[in-house]
Amino acid sequence: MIKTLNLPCKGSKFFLGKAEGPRPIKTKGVKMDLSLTRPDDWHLHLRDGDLLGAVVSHSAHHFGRAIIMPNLKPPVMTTAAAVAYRESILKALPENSDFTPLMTLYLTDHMSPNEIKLARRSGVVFAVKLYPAGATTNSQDGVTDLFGKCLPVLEEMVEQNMPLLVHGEVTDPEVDIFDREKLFIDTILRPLVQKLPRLKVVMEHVTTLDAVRFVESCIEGSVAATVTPQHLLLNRNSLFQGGLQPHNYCLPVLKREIHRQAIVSAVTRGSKQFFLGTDSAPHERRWKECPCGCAGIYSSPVALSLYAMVFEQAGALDKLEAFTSFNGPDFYGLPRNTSKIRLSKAQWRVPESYAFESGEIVPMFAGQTLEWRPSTMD
Ligand code: OTD
Ligand code: ZN
Ligand code: ZN
Repeated sequence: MIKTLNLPCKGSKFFLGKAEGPRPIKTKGVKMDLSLTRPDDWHLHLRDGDLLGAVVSHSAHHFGRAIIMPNLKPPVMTTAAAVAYRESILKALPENSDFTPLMTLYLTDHMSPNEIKLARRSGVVFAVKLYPAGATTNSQDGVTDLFGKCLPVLEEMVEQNMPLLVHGEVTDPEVDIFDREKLFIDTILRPLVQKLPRLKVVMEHVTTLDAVRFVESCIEGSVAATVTPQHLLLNRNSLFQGGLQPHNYCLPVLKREIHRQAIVSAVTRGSKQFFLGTDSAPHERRWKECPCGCAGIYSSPVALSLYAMVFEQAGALDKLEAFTSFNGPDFYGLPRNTSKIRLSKAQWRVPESYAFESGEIVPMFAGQTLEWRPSTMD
């Protein structure tokens, strides 16, 4: 849960002048600034059309690159579709932005192994996404039988060194929603890693102690995980605090406090297998605040501030930069960014909403005051 922030004091770990970690800059009138290698977002939903135009600049301001999720309507199932989607993202970017979208393909029962060859040759597709059919927003065309239908594709992914990004939940409606991640690990993910030990796997948006333990039990460099701001800061009470809170509803759903603590502990002790993936998933306000509200939390504008808050509260600001900027590219085999961004210890108020042509989007922590403000360093 969110605690009152304490300013780092002279005795804190951060001031010990460790070789690794963000460099503090002293600025007049501001308590403290951090200089960070520009972060990347290894799990992002940018949507298309109006909504893409409304959200892309929030990611482009803070992040160098992002892994772009393919769950559009219809999904991005071919390299040709990924190339076209990439073009529309580049067109929607603010002028002079050098934000790089890293595209993904949506795995189905019918994908051919040749699509993986095309994807690798394109130079713009960096991963394939596994959505168990029905697990989350726009996943109805996803996989129904991974081992029965997708093995040839997975084997080609091993050949092409193409990572598999996994939404790790079983979809059986009989299974309690809070147990779906653990059951997925036991019945699908562990067997998959045993069957194809050379397949690179990212377990996306981990939410449980079980997931943390599973990832850490695997070989570094072959299995990793992304971590969202909401699963670091909120537990399942946040869904019901003072009434139903639709803007805290996402999938996988928030879990118990012990799970949140396990995830915080994994990232703040500096494990290289965990890296930043916001899972920022914008929906118009009217589709969140209605009788059957959509799952998804819009976090792009606030994510860096929130991650900094988590690491600060844990006394682990010296581990922040590896999580935001090193572990992801190292796992994907991509160069680290060379430019920097500044995180200033300065209060700012999160807007209540962002308006665009067709409606408005409510960000995570709308209307609240945050303590770390990101800005580009020129
Ligand atoms: N979870 N919403 C969405 C995707 C994610 O599972 C996810 O990655 C979305 O709206 O696309 C959500 O709650
Ligand atoms: Zn997912
Ligand atoms: Zn997602």
